[in-house]
Amino acid sequence: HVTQETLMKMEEAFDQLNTSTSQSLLKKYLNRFVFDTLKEIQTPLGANLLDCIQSGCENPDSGIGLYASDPDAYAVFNELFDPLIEDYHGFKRSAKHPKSNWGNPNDLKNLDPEGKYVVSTRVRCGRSLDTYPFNPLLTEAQYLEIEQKISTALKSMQGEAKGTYYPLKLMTPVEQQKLIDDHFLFKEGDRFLQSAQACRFWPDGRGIFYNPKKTFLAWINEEDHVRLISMQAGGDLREVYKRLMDVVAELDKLLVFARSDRLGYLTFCPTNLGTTIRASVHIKLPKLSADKEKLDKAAAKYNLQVRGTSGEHSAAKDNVYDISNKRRLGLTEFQALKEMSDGISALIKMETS
Ligand code: ADP
Ligand code: CIR
Repeated sequence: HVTQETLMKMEEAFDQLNTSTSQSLLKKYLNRFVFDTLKEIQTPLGANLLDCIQSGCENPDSGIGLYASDPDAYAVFNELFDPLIEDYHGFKRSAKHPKSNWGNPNDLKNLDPEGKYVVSTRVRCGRSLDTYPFNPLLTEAQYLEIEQKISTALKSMQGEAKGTYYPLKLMTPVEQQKLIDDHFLFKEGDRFLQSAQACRFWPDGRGIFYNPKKTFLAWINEEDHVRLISMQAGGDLREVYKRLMDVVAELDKLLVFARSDRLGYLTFCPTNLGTTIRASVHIKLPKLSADKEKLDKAAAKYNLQVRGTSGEHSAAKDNVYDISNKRRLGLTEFQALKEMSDGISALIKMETS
């Protein structure tokens, strides 16, 4: 059961959230009733509510503030997760995520054939190995096992995805920073992940795999067990998407990923459930972004999310914004791509008209 000491810490965290001016979805949905209903419950692996809400309580500037300690947390703490998931993805309590359908990449187009607006295009997805919990419950040995299993599968990739695995702890700080600056590697010391208990044993078990052209990359044991990334300069979404689709098909033959009938592929953060796909462009829209509020409003109209140049929680540099699909759950992979593609085309049209 949940110990008295943990209950006290949980109350303190809840208090911290309540006395803050946080705009997070956690604050919106974790009221006293929900808190009291869930505070003494544990997942079968022994995780409690504090493991899920800690990051949002300690970081009032969170957008979301909630993480799943392990795959079972989504069901065990559903009174909190369900409304938050519905708010973010528009996915109802009674809804069921559709079967995977990547569609035909040839039905997508180059978003900016003249190369006037789109600097680069990236599509990523996340996967968790079935039978392992998420960050807060992973032991050091499990981190190393996951790293071993996933890097071995990646090293067997052929063709364009053929590449090398670089463990984080063998990288020099300069090499690491260069990869971060070039948008290839996850950042170091993310405080949202740190308070979510996602950075224990760092840098052990963490690393990056990539091909020589750095058009296919994989992050091991950062926020999720693995993030698969396809990216390149310019706006050829079709090429970027096809590359990711081919890699996922290969990995599906080698590894078993955690998937729920209702929520699709399972991830540490509830914003990534379902398809887990974030398809983004780095884009310059000087006229539209002169008024950031106008840009955000236009993006929201097309279910798009605006981030800064260095990703989540960063600012825009040289007027370059990261714009991507917001929803990942309750639609197919292809629909997520189409939503992003249609929205970006509409924003470009607004910019030029
Ligand atoms: P994630 O996409 O994995 O949720 P972030 O928002 O932190 O996480 O982004 C990770 C990195 O990917 C950041 O360096 C970000 O600038 C980079 N990135 C995202 N979209 C693009 C893009 N279209 N082109 C180049 N880099 C991108
Ligand atoms: C926040 O709430 O702002 C952070 N915990 C990040 C949430 C969404 N980000 C993500 O999916 N990576």
